[in-house]
Amino acid sequence: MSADRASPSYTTLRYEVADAIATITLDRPESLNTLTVPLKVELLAAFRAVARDRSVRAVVLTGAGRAFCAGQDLKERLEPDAAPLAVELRERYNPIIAAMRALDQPIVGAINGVAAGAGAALAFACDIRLAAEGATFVLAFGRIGLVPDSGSTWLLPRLVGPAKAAELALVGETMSAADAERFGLVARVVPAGSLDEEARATAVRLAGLAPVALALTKRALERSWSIDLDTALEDEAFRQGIAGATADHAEGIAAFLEKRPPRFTGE
Ligand code: LHQ
Repeated sequence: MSADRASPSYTTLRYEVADAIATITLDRPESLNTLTVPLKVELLAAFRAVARDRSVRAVVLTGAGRAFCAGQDLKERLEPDAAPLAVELRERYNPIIAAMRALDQPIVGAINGVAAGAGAALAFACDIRLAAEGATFVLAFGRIGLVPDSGSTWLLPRLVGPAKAAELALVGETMSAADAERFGLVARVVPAGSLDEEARATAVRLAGLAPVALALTKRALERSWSIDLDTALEDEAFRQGIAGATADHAEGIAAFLEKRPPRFTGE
């Protein structure tokens, strides 16, 4: 494992790169990894470090200790110099969610425990979620007189459908890992003891695929929500034109015909 050399040293998260996989661990376990200004600044820096580093082919996002992330640190909101909520969202939360969704490399969320408020939104913004058996999701916003934010009103209905999203967002129901799997919010629930290993195995598989094709697939899936079928068909043809012109596509065919694993370079 090596720390990212181009970024400042992190104090509220761990950023480790090994075997083409960047693992970002929210690391304030004593506070359930609640989001403070330093953690938000570092999280954005970490995703920007991934975006700059073409040697990173996949990302794992997880939390240290018993929580994934309990959302905004509410104690910090009481500090006299706390920014107004709308400013905090525009300047700190929204850029993180936008950076995650714009990232070429896929993000595997390893949801190790409770994901609440903006912590749930962070989980929703991952491309693939695996959950430990005891993990829970709760849009805790309503309980403190706030509206769901950080992309959760956009992402959640797309993940679980409008009816379940309304229940989670309006009633603030806590969703268990088992229900999250049932409603398609997570790809798989695994025993807590094997979450890291399973998330890593998923990231290893992603890291072995062709990076340009993966990035194009991420974009196509995202765009599909706001276009009609005819536009999607044309969008796929356009993207396939790009993917088909890569050296990795030629390598994929050669490897298939030679009955060997492909070696994708991102070219
Ligand atoms: C916490 C927190 C927390 C501080 C647990 N802050 N201490 C907001 C404003 C600004 C900009 C825009 O966006 C947002 C977005 C948001 O994220 S709003 C939503 C913020 N999050 C919440 O409202 C969640 C509040 N927490 C909870 O509901 C529970 O703590 C959960 C469900 C996360 C975990 O429950 P338990 O496992 O039963 O743990 P606990 O409640 O006993 O918490 C353990 C400790 O952590 C406790 O402190 P203590 O000193 O008593 O041990 C909590 O006060 C503290 N804590 N979340 N967000």
